[in-house]
Order: sequence, then structure tokens, then C-alpha cells
Amino acid sequence: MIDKENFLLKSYELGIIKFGEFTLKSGIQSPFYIDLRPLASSPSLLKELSELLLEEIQEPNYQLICGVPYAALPMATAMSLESEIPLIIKRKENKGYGTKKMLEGIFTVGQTCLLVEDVITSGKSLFETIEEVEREGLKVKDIVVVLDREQGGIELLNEKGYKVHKLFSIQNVIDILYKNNLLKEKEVLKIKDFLNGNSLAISKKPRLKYEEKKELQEHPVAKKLLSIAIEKKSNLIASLDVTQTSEILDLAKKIGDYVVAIKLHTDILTDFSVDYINELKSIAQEKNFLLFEDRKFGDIGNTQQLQFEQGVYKISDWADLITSHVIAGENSLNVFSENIGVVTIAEMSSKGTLTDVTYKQKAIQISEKNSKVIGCVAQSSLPDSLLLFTPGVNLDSKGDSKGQQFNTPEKVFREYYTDFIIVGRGIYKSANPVEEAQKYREEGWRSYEATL
Ligand code: 5IU
Repeated sequence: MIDKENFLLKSYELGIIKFGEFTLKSGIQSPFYIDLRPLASSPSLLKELSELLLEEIQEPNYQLICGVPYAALPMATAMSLESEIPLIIKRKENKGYGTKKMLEGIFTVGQTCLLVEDVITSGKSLFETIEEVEREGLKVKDIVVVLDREQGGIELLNEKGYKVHKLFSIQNVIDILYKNNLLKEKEVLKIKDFLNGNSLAISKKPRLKYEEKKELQEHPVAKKLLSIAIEKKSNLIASLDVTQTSEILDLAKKIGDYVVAIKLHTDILTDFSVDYINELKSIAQEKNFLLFEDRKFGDIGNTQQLQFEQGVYKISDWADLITSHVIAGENSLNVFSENIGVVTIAEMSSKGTLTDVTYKQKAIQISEKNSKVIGCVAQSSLPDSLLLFTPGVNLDSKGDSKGQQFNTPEKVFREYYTDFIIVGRGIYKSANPVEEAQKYREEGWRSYEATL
């Protein structure tokens, strides 16, 4: 058995951790800097490291090893040599040449792959690697990391069902160095202070209040939505996925006081009429909520324009908000009118959705550039300039048999800093929709306030 502490002290001599003042990629000033790449310059230490990492996984259950590029590549290679378990290599660059493989090596679909990472911070590069490895049909269960910066990455991965094994946490490292007189107490305190404040800064920085978001927003519909939220102390959008106009009108009258908007799928109605829309509009005015047509436009601009303005529903005549995919590219959004708030779909709530990290990032980029877009539908946080709408919210169910996945209001506020929860069956299917609407409003508002 190799002694972990001894290994760390020898590695420290290679200069893998430096103390002082460093500016990180994120712009944050850090009192320490970690770079594990010099470990590959000492074959004996790299060998020891590979043995330690292999020992971390008590019950090995993998047929392949893959390192997150680049720093973990030599580590994964050494682990493969040590364990005689084959290595696969993930490419870092994907310049988009269609058939270029992202994984090199020999493997078969269904095999389980161990991932190796040098330092984990937010887990972002690991999530990208996991996605690519899984896309090739491989399974990821265990991940082994050399050093955890303790900024929330491991918790996020655990939540998604991955088991993360870490050799050291930054606290361990500091304790070991202090014990061996390599750090002074004053330095330790400074670092611990930074770690506490910094992990707070990254994962727990207070969210913007609706008042602050309103200042940031230029779009009148966004401002209006936020004003209603502040006035009613509600961030609840009820999704009334029923098929009769009378049911919608009835529910709208009953729960209108508790919601900021009612979300509709007008194309599921069996008896749509202009009179119905006019009546709904007057209820909306009286009860002070917006009409949100969840049309999920997803075609080329020209077709979307026809779907938006023409046909039976003439959505452009009455909707305050609409949803649109960005799958057809940014120009497809040009067809929506200025007075309607566009909510793009950056990430879906359903199991196995194709809206992965890369897709979401591109959707956000398009959304940030377009003045008609007020926010996105997503299941994770967004830049402050975009409002976050989160469906898949239910207090009593974890999901349905058709792919929907539910979270509680508390979780989506705490973890994603969502702005608006969208609740469908939790309200309209319940025996007492009024009571449930009140409950979701209260729960949503309480969860919002708890994150301030
Ligand atoms: N909706 C989702 N997930 C998504 C998107 C939209 O559930 O990713 I984009 C819609 C579908 C339905 C409502 O109209 O939100 C959720 O209803 P339930 O709470 O009944 O699942």
C-alpha cells in the first residue's frame, strides 16, 4: 500500500500546488493554484498515483478507462498499464467534421468505462466527457478524481447518479501540508476563508431579486411578468393542458389570482373559438396574469411565421408569451413580433432529452443576442440576463411513464435559481385545483425567498 500522505508530500515538491495570489480563468483571485500536469514528469510518482487511483475504487466494475483531456490522459494511461484494463482516448477538439470519432480505441456498446479527472471544480468538463462517452453507447458509473476543489462538482455528479471517488480534497491537502510545516497557520486560515467564501460565491451566491431582474430587462413583457410576480408574490405559471375551452375558462377564473401566467397548448382544444380567446383575455386582464402559448415553434422562419400569425389560432393576436425552439438557428426567431415575449427552449425536462450541455450553451448564446427573447425553458441555471422558466415541477410525483421528470419547487429554486415554476398536472388534475394553486404559489414564493 502506498502512503497517500507521503505521495502528496513528494508531489508537492514538484510544484503541483502553489500558494500566493493567482487570478483564475473565472477572474477570481485565489490564494492557491493547482496544476497536476508536472506529475507526468516523474514516472515513479505517476506510477504511484495510478496505483492510488485504482485502489480508490473498492469494487472495480469497469472494462475501460478514459481520462478527461488533457491533464488526466497520462494518469489514465498509467492506470491502464497498471491494471491491464484497456484505455480509450477522448478527443478534446471537435471541429465538426461530421464523422470524426470523439472516442479512439476499441470498445463495444454497453461496456462500462471508468473516468479519470485531475482536478474537479464545478464538474463542467466531466459532464462534457460523460456525455460524449455515453453518446457512444458506453456506460459511466464510477469517476475517480485526484483532487476536489470542493466547489460543488462532486455533489452535482452524485445527484445525477455517478459515483465520484476522490483521492484528496483541498482541505485534506492543506491539513497535510500544515501538519508537515509546509504552510503557516495564517496561510491556512486565509485559504480556508477563501474556500468558504469562494464555494459560496460559486454555488450559493445570492440570486437576483425580481426587482433587480426587472431593472435588467428591456422587454415590456418581461417587465410586466416580473411586476405581476412582485405584486402577487407568486412565481407560479399554471399549465392548463385540458382539451375543452370551458375547462380552461373555469380554471382560469378559479386560480387566476395565484398565478403570473397561464400556459396553454391551444392546439389540443377541441372547441377553440375567437369568443373563447376573448373571454380568456378578459379574465387575464381582470385577474392580472399573462397568456403563455407553449407552441414550441421549431421550423424554418417562414413556416413559423405562418404558424404564428395564421391558421385557426392566430397566436400573434392574443399571446403575451410564446415558446420557441432554436433548432432552426437564430434567424428563425426574427418572425415573432416585438410585443410578444419569446421564451426559447434551452433544455427539456424529459428523460433522455437531446438538449445536452452543448446544445443548451448554443441556445443561450442565441437567446442572449436576441432582444425578443426574455428567457429560456431549462433545468439548470441561466445567465442573469435571461429569465428561467422551469417545468417538470410537482410536489407529489417523481415522473410519469412517458418520460416526464419532476422536481419540487424547493429544489428548482435552490439549485437552478429558477424564476418561474410551471406546474401542469399538479394543479389541473388535482381534486382541488384552487387549493393546489395556492399551495404551489406559497411553496414557490417561500423557496424563492430562501435563496435570496
Ligand atoms: N413542458 C415540460 N417540459 C419541458 C418543456 C415543456 O414539461 O421541457 I420545453 C411542458 C409540458 C406541459 C407542462 O405542458 O410543461 C408540464 O406539465 P406537467 O406538470 O403536467 O408535467
